[in-house]
Amino acid sequence: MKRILYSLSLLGLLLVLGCTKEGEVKPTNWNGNNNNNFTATSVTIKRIIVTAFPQTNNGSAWDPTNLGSNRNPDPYPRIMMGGSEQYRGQYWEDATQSDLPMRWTSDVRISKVNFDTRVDLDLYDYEVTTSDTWMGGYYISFSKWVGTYPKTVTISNSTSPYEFQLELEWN
Ligand SMILES: [Ca+2]
Ligand SMILES: [Ca+2]
Repeated sequence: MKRILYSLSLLGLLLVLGCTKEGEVKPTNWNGNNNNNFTATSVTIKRIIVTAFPQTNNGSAWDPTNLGSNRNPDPYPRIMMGGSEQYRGQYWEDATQSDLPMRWTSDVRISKVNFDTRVDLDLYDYEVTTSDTWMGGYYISFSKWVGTYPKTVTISNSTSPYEFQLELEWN
């Protein structure tokens, strides 16, 4: 009888353990794809979000020649890869800190062969009479996210006043 009870409780324990494993919490970066066998063949940047930019250009107005409120920058993100432009967003006229976060939708697709390639993610200030002003940006490559396949990544550095977020779709 004792042996049966012991066997039953052991069975119960195994069932509980089994159930616990079934109910394992998905990682926060779960996007429906990253099971153990998943290997991405491409990544699509679905959204570019600017979460921080400096309101002045080292203390001066971004658009010093413009009158009134338009002295603020008119930012847009640009993505370059291998020397060619992949994406250029519509400029956001006269942006202030209260406009943050600023979002742009994108359909930039980078295939697996380019996961190691350097991608330039930059913010520019649109200008009417001169060529646009480069504000700041980052070099990124997607190889560091292979395996974890995060749905959202934050691009930041303590030495930079710029911060981006990218919403990614791995396929
Ligand atoms: Ca402006
Ligand atoms: Ca401008």
